Amino acid sequence: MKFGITLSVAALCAGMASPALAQFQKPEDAIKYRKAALSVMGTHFSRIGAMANGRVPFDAKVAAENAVVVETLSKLPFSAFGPGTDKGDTRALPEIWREQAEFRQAAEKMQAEVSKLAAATRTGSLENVKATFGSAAQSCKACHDNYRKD
Ligand code: ASC
Repeated sequence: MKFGITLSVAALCAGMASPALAQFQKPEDAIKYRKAALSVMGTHFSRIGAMANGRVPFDAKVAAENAVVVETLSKLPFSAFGPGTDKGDTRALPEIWREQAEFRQAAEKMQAEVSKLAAATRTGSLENVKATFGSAAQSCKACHDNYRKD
């Protein structure tokens, strides 16, 4: 009985932890998911940007908290660009599916730059944050320029 409960709890936790990795039920679920992840990532990235650009006072703790969110979310969207998710409520360009290796590489570049930014926030130094923010922003923009409509 106790073992059964343990197994059920384990199954429940696995179910909660895995949606990012699991297949999506419908293409529109994947589209909604990747847009949500990118939107929340952008929100938290912009909060670091506001500090890097001097629009709001630098708070090392807040910067680091935002960077953890950005770094975590940077890993999520790309499982949601599977086959059949090129049509619908999306600005994703067909190049994503035509140039999958290049798209993957651009995603990995962004993830690497975001990790560098996150590491910089953990030093507590605004100079370090400034030194890494620009490349991270450029890696976001590169994908928008190449793979997003408008
Ligand atoms: C942001 C945000 C992005 C990037 C990009 C950088 O704050 O939401 O998508 O920066 O605009 O050029």
